[in-house]
Amino acid sequence: MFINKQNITDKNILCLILLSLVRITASPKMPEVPKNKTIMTLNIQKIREDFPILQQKIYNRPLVYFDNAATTQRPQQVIDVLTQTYTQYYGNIHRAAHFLADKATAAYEETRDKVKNLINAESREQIIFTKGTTESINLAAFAFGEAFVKAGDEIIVSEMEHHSNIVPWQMMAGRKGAKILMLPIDNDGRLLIEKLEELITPKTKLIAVAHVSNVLGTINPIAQIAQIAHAKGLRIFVDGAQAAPHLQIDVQKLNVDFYALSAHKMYGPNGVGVLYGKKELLEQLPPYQGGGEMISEVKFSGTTYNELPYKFEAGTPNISGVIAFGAAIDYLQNIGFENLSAWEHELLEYATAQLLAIPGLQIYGTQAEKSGVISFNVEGVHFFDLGTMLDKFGIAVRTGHHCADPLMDHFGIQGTVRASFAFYNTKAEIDIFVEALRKVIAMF
Ligand code: 7TS
Repeated sequence: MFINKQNITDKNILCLILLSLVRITASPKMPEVPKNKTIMTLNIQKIREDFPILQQKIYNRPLVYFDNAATTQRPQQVIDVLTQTYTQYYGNIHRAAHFLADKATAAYEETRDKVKNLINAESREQIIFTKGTTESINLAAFAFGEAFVKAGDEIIVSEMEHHSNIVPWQMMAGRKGAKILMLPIDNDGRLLIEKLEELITPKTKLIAVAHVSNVLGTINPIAQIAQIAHAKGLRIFVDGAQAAPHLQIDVQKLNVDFYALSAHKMYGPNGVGVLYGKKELLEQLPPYQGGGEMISEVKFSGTTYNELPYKFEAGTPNISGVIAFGAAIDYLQNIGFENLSAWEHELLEYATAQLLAIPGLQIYGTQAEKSGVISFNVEGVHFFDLGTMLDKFGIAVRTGHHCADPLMDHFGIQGTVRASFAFYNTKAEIDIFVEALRKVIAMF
């Protein structure tokens, strides 16, 4: 039996209310961070103790993990909740009126409230759980295309997008006979917002843009782009995969139509993501996938769909992952976004200054509004060789095109080395990284 808005009984309501009053046994120990204090009070060494994976040695050297834009590591508090879910209150959600399923349902739905509060959504119905940003974009592109896009229409996508925010729109455009137009960047990695006015025509339906670039680190002026889009009657889709781990997101202030994020880049489990959408917009969209939970009633003569957000959550989701994502949100909020982003900015400036002192090193993405990502190349040394050799020093960076081929084409390169920071990184790690990099360059 389903427990959802469509076929809820008084008994189930009572049960849910009672369960929501029972605190989940998980009461993870949170890092000791004084509230409303500046970054100076963050005890990074203490925070690092929460991350078991950071304690290990790689090739007999302390691990320096600078691949946080690909995926972050998890604190023990998140791992504990994952374990507790499986050992204490695991059951399939929104169905079966038994204790474990009800408790799992309450914990799963509690994370929906936490996400709603985290990004300041108007209501919990606007928070759709997916398996990641990629699935969130595919959902939005498919459903938006079905509802609003016809032959000859246009979608604007920025040049700095991750493939995840290009390909689903291309696939939809292909199905609908629509066109994709590119919003270009300059050589500093700034979006040429002023070109938007030229690009937008009466046929334009939507602008798809990243909040933060995974290669350049550029923080895009989303509120301004949303204003331009809305003034022209179009929608804006924001890929927040690289923003949500670092910035306090307020979807109402940004006034975006869609916002997507991934839990695994936010110190939470992998296989969990979120799609936020404006309610009146989500209500107009058809489901993306069919199956259990997304229906109201199924007959061979036809099916009616469930209410938001369940209309978009077909099948059994990543129950334990969503529940543990709640612990990651608690962890982040306890540190405070102002504190963590200030520290990450300090790391960015410290590393940038040291890297720029290396002869022949070029950084891609030199905007002032930038998150803790540094992509670079060194003259005469292939990025892949640099990354491989840095690994031997216990340093994890990413090399390659970073799933941003159009951006690589803009700079006329095949790829870069990318170091990306999290709040648990230290200046001492940057020193190790820069010293190792200098050694590797000297070897070549
Ligand atoms: N959008 C952006 C801006 C991203 O950086 C990524 C992943 C995605 C979408 C896709 O997220 P997913 O969680 O669905 O995979 N970026 C990276 C990266 O930069 N290195 O590895 C993955």
